[in-house]
Amino acid sequence: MKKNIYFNHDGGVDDLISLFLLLQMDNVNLTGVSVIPADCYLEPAMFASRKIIDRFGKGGLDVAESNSRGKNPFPKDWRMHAFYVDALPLLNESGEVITPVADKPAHLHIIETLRATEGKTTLLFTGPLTDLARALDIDPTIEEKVERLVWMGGTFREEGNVHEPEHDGTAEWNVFWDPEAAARVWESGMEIELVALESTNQVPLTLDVRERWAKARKYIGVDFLGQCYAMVPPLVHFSTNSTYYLWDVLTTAFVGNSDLVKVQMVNSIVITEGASQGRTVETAGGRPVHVVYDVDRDAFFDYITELAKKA
Ligand code: AGV
Ligand code: CA
Repeated sequence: MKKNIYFNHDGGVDDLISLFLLLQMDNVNLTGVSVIPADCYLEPAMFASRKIIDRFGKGGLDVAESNSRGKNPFPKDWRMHAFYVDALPLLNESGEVITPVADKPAHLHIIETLRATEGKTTLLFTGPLTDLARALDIDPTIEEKVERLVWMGGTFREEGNVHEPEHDGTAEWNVFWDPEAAARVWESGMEIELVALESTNQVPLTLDVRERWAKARKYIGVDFLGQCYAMVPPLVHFSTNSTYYLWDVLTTAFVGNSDLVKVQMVNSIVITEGASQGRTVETAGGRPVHVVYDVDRDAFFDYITELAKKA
């Protein structure tokens, strides 16, 4: 049985690789894709998404643009990454783009696709939750059509990955961009599975992984991984603000193969105001969420590399 997956992403290198990997999973039926301009610029992220579907998918999908705006913008340097992926020769060989742009904005596309899909759908979000929060405000009954939400977001550690003025550093970026949206989704009844920094910290981009992909670049999909991960800084001596982890790719791999990780239940709230805004905090009376807190690193890299070889 294939699981229905709806994918909303924000055009980072690992978001776009996640799209590519979803298209290789035999156990996934990808029902819809939308792009939110958070950690990307919308135009190149839309083009890159459509070209990835053209090159590596089976057709039948369109891609919806989000018109959502966040509270705390991502750094421009990171948002530029989508331009580099979109420009890869591998994605531009045919000279045309076939996969269409959807006629609805992302939040309405989510509602429409959930309703049109038989049975329930897993929502996979690898950027902020703004489109989902807006969809829930418009039509809370879509919850009935949601199997669960799998989200790359949050951390329950002291140390997040936001290093910005007027902030205390405790938040993860996807929550920080729009903390109210996360709080809105926390109010819903849907099951939430968080791939938090606890586990993504265990899968930094490192030089040995790059070498592995370089050696296997005769496979077009592995070459695509290598080309994409050539654009972002690896972990060498110590982690900086720009060091790249496989945040979203781990989240996507978890959807394809839950054996790679360990999950625990945490009751939590989302802080929406002040210096800790975007922080997720464990609190006795809080909303229950499942948190992925540990990953088998080697099994994860084997899994995604083997998936890429199938392309
Ligand atoms: O916080 C992780 C999220 C993921 O969805 N994004 C990147 C991933 O797509 C934001 C982010 C945090 N640190 C970054 C980020 C960095 N050094 N470069 C680019 N994006
Ligand atoms: Ca992302």
